[in-house]
This record gives sequence, C-alpha cells and structure tokens, in this order.
Amino acid sequence: MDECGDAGSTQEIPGILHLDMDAFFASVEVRDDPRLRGLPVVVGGAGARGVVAAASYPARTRGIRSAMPMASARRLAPDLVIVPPRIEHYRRISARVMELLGDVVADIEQISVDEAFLDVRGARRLFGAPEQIADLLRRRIREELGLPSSVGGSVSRAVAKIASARAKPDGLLIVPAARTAEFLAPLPVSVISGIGPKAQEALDRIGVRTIGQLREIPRSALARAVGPRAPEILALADGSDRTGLGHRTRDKSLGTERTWDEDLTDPAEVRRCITQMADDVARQLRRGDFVTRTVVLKLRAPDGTTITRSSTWDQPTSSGERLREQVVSLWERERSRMRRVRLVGVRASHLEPAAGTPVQSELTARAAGWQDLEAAMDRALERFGTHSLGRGSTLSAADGAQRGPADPVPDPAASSPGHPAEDGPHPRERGGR
Ligand code: TTP
Ligand code: MG
Ligand code: MG
Repeated sequence: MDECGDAGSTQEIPGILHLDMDAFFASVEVRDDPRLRGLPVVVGGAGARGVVAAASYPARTRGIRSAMPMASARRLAPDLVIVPPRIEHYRRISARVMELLGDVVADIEQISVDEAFLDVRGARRLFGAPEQIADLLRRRIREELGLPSSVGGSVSRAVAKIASARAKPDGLLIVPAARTAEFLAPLPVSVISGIGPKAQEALDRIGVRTIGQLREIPRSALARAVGPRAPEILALADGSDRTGLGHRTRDKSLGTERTWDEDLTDPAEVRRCITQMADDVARQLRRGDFVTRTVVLKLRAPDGTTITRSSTWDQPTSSGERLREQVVSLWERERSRMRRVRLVGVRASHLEPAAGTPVQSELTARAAGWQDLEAAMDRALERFGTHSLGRGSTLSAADGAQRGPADPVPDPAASSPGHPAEDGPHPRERGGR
C-alpha cells in the first residue's frame, strides 16, 4: 500500500492524516460532465487576464498549474477546456466532504476548501488503523460524491501534508514513525512549509537542496540561512514536530445513514430501517467502549428538505433498545410530514468513554438484560459476520437497503475558509495504489 513499509512497526501511531481533494474544482466539473474525462480541463477565467484556479491531472501532464495565466495554459494545450468557476457549488461540495469526514473522525481541522487534518488516534478502536480509516474516507468520498482524493499520514502534521502531496493523484501514503527521516531525506527543502523562496536560495548557496542535507549542516549555518525560525524548521525537517491539530475538536459522534435510489413510502419500512440503524450505532458504541446521551434522527425528503430531530437522556447509554425507542418515537412524530423518504440517518452524539461511567442505578432489570443480550450478539457478530444474527424484525430492511449514488441534493451551504497560501510542492508521483 505504501512505499514505507509496515506502519505497525513502531510504538507511535502515524495517526495524523492529511486529506486533500485531487484537482478539486476541476474534478467537480469533470464529474458533472463526464465528456470532460481525460481531457486537459482547467477552471478559471477565460478572459485575457484570466488565471488557472484548478487544473485536471491530464492538464498537468502538459505543464499547466494553478495560478498560471490562462494565456500560457492555452499555449501549452491548444485543446484546453476552460470551465468558468462555480464557487458556491464547490463550497457546498466542500461542506459535504467535511461532513463525511466528520461522520468517521471527531478531531478535524479544516484548513482550506478542499483539505483537512484528521487526528485518527481516537478513532482506531471503532474504525481500525490509520490506513484503514484513510481507505474508508477515500472510498466514501469516491462512492458518495464521485470525487478523487488523496491522504497522507504520519506522526506529524507537516509530514502528513507532504505525504498526501506525494500520494497524489488518488493515492494513500502513510509514513510510519520509524521511517520518517528516510522518507524526508531525498525531498527538496522547499516542501517544508517554513522555507520560502528566499530561504531556499540562501540554502542553495551553501549547497543544501534536500532535507537530508539540511539536517547535516551545523545549526549556526542553518540559522544564518533561514533566520530565527531555524529550530522550528529543524523540527519539521526531522519529523519531530508534534504540533497537534489547531483544535477545532468537534463533538465526538458516530452514526450511519443511507440514501435510496427510490423513495421509501412505506412507514413500516422506514421504521424497520431506523430500528436497524439504531442497533448498528449501539453496536459501534459498544465496540468503541462509548456511551451516548443524545441520539439524532435525520430524514430527507425527495425534494431535499432535511430534518434532524434529537433526543437526550440524563444517563448515558449504549443500549440498542434505548436508542431504538428514542429514534422510533422521533420518527412517529415526523412521519405525517415525511410521507416519502429519500435518506435516513441515525447518529449518537456527545459520546463519552464507557469506562468510568457510573453504573446506572435507575436501570431496570429489563434494560440491563438487553445490554447483556446485546453484548452477546456483538460477540457473535464479530465471530460470524454481520449477517449471522439479527432481530427478526430488522433483517428485511438490511437486505432491501442500498446505498444510492452521490446524493444530488445539496446540503445547506456551510461556510468554508478561503484558499490559503500554500507553498508545498506540486505533486509529482503516484501514490501507492
Ligand atoms: P489545491 O488543493 O491546492 O489544488 P487542487 O485540489 O486543484 O489540486 P491537488 O490538490 O490535486 O494538487 O486547491 C484546491 C482548490 O482551490 C483548487 O481546486 C482551486 C482552488 N485554488 C485556487 O482557486 N487558486 C489557487 O491558486 C489554488 C492553488 C487553488
Ligand atoms: Mg486539492
Ligand atoms: Mg488543497
């Protein structure tokens, strides 16, 4: 999967991921008009002073890059396809990407319209090792939004970002802690975000072009070349930087949702589906040793109208029985307004670790019994797979449920930050897949 060996070979988990959409604006345009696939496509102003905002990978093989004057791009590719930007459209898709990431990972820092850092160390118990989580995220973005993305992973943010650029397009590259120095050594110093053109020139004058060379020179020489940021740059250069995410930690939550190709019109079927999802969510909670205080039901009608309704308990729980009761009663309240349903989601939020949660004194014997039974079902499911056991009333929903294609209905626009200045390298290599 990656060129850096087994990620499990060291103690420290390379659990900081950087996900960045490939040729984001251009990929959206190609997705929306498949005739553009494989062509040199750019998004940007077509006028005399137009500039390239995004270039598809076929355009890049012709030397076309973001920020290039459109006139130069046209010279490089006479058959260039120029698409005018649809910023609001990209913003909505960006919000969908971030929402999708938030379904899996609680710690996210969005740093531009198409990229985010994710700290997946806490998500491991639920979703597996960083590479499995990265695979899951990339697959879901591909399946649900029809777009390619790349992920880099490391113990450090800086290295994760460098790795995602090396993985592009459509790749994954996880750098295990023990292989960090080896990964960085041959790369040009310009991939370090603290090194601008001036510092690069100064280093070049003393014969330093790669990160490996940078690490060899005396600190005094480095300080002369790059100024007071030398220690910080050195930390980035040897991968010892441990800056955490710029904490915009979101509420921990987990959930599941499904979109149907054809509307659900039978209330009994919706109810079965919701019940099944509540069971799934409860099982995920128990697998991660979490309990929840809040369960959220999301419903979307065919015209895009979306409602979310939540219900909160005093005592946290991971009981499927309790989740089912609540979401079903939320559904009963809404069903007269939602006669046709396109999407159903169930989510548990405000998660807390189960360990240390006081035993619920008000638990009835029946509820406690349910929890024991559910724990036994979890064990059986783990041994025999997800279809070996289920409560009779929910099996048919599982069989009938399908994941629909990319949801055509835009979510209400969530604002996303503008594009920051970036000084990373342009990707040159294919990732490991
Ligand atoms: P980037 O992630 O920098 O670039 P990209 O997604 O087009 O390509 P890749 O990540 O595969 O290298 O930027 C995301 C979007 O931001 C990009 O599609 C268009 C917009 N953008 C601009 O409008 N102007 C710019 O100068 C850059 C770099 C990007
Ligand atoms: Mg991008
Ligand atoms: Mg980006």
